[in-house]
Amino acid sequence: MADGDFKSYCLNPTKPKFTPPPGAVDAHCHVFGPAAKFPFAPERKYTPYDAGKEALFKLRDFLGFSRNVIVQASCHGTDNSATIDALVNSGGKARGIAVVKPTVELAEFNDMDAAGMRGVRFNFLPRLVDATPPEVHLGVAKKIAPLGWHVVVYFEAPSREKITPFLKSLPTIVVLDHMSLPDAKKGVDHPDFQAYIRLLDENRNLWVKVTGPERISAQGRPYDDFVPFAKALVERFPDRVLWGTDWPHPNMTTHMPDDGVLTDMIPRIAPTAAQQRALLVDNPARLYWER
Ligand code: 0GY
Repeated sequence: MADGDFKSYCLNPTKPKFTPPPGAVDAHCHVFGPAAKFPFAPERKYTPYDAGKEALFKLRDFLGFSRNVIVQASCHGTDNSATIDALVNSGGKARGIAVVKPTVELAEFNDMDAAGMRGVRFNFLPRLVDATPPEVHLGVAKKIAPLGWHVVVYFEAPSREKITPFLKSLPTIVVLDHMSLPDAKKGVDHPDFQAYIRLLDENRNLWVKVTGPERISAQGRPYDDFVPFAKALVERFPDRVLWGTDWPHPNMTTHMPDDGVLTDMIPRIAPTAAQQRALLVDNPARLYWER
């Protein structure tokens, strides 16, 4: 397959050697369509291949996970139907993160909550969405706070300073996607990543997903340069980290990751059984199932 010419996710992942502990959660994945049933949003910035709930649940079982957190992706805009359909057909084994219009009323949030949604996502990547003013996002965050929901924020490392006042203004737990895409070439000791660690140190409502080796690594497989970043965060913030596959891996340009290989990276970033249990079981359970 030519670089960037991806017609699907990895169809034959490797069986991982690592066995996730009972109750382990893949806390960052998506469903796409199928487009015939759940059309993609007209305002989308990319059109993915179909990647429906059946394939996601099969992957969950194959990799040895118990549950999923399904994050609404930008290609579906603010129509959460595909994600909700996956949640309500998961037998309680999935929770979700929605993307909503700022005008959403409480009744709609209550319906989404009943379906398994537990938060909203604010996306700041220009390649994925048109910009929304932070004060509009803040209005949504204030609406969802009383539900016990949280906020997921996707931004890139160069935006850290600009976005910090917004992050500090949020009244909920805030989960940062993909470690906010650090520059792997700079390394963990660079002032940029050290400032990121300080941000988490100083704001105890911030959590972080130690996900995205296929996006963050500058070296590519086996993603060795990703490991020190994720490991540093797991060590320092053991009770505020989450892990996920990011299946079905939209917008990959260099290669399509093997989800079994990604799963086998877990012991490299969380070497002890206690770290693995916190990362994969206790932290996501607290945030998504025990509210
Ligand atoms: C991810 C990453 C991406 C896409 C989206 O909402 C999205 O479309 O999140 C990406 O291209 O970085 O989290 O899966």
